[in-house]
Amino acid sequence: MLASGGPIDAFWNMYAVHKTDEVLEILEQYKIGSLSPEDQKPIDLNDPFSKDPFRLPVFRINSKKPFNAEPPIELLTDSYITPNELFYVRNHLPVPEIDPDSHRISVDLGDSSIQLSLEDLKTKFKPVTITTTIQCAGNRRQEMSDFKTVGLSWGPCAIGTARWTGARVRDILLSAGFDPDDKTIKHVHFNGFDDDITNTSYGASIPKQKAMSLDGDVIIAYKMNGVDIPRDHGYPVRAIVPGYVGARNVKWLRQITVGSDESTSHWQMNDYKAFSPSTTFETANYKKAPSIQEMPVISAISVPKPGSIIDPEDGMVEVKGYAWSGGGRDIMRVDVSADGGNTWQEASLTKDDPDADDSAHCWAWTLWTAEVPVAAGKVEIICKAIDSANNCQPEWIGPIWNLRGFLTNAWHRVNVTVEN
Ligand code: MTE
Ligand code: MO
Repeated sequence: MLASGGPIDAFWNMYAVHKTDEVLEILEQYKIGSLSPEDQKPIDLNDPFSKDPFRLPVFRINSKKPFNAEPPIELLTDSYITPNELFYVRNHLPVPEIDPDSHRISVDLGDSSIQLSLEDLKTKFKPVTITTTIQCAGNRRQEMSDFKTVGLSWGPCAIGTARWTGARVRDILLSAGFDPDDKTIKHVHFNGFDDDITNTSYGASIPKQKAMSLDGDVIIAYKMNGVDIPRDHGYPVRAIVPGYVGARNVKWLRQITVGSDESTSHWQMNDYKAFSPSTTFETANYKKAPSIQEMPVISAISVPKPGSIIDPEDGMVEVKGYAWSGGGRDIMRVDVSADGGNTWQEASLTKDDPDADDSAHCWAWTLWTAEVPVAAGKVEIICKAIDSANNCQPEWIGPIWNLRGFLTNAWHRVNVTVEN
């Protein structure tokens, strides 16, 4: 039903076991017909978003133009690797159209500069595959909005996990003649191809140590889960900065530069910064506030859905979800409670295959399931995770609330009704 009205590919990828001749034959009887070209939507050439790609109708859309959407929670944790078609989309601007043959990535170091074609990127540098979770700083913001108003109302699904293949930024910078010991250089900047009306493109920067670290795994990716990166996710190339906030993973990459300071991009300077709960729009000092880079520990419940009515088996309910921490920190434990935190069940954890990629770090999420005893009536299910540095999640939103609604990582709570 989730696929009706649109292409079914994402579902075949996720539930590949059902992609059989027998199922295709069953589906044939439900085919209404084929869409005639006249019935396809005409393109409005004055609309800067008219060339945006097609998206599955299952997305929960937070903004149409620019497109911001998350997959439904009941699908999010069905597979360890998020199918490309179901990966949340966070665009600040229209999706640019890039010709992969003529596209060049310019590496500008001040006194020297090189231009790389897609072919150069694929052939001149050792390809590596890095599995990482990317999460928007605004993931779960809705809970902060419910508490006090803030930006785009993301639920808990502005997060996804993919295997990205590309070239290490370290190798690219060194081949361009970058001196890693140059003490005046502190930041590596990425600029995108997506422009606003003033011709300012999306940009961000990360610390030099992260970009140059042998095992920082910062790459310029040209493949997402083994195929060309879809347009929404940065076709043909994007920066991947594992363990960092989504915003630094610059899509549609056109330039890499270095500098003594952070990027002057709006999204580095005046966005993606968190403040104390008492800071107001009038008192927020963007110059002083540090940029969000590494992400904190988070977890969320994907099953059961909020508001569901549950018929428990032997008084037990199965709870599922994800947990993740930034900076390459692994998830050590996830605890789940259905009695307000009096008793906790330890979840069993599903992690990535350690040999699946070229990284020594844990950049990707942990999926988990727990069997939790429940009483009949209205029940609140809670989860919380602990990462490999023993960081834990705050109990509630109050002390971490900030006017921008970033980094919502309080204990996740889902309210359900349990039948007798
Ligand atoms: N890169 C460019 N060029 N333009 C953008 O709008 N959005 C950023 C980041 N990179 C963005 C970008 C933000 S805020 C996030 S959370 C991630 O991309 C989202 O990546 P996704 O759309 O592939 O999930
Ligand atoms: Mo984001």
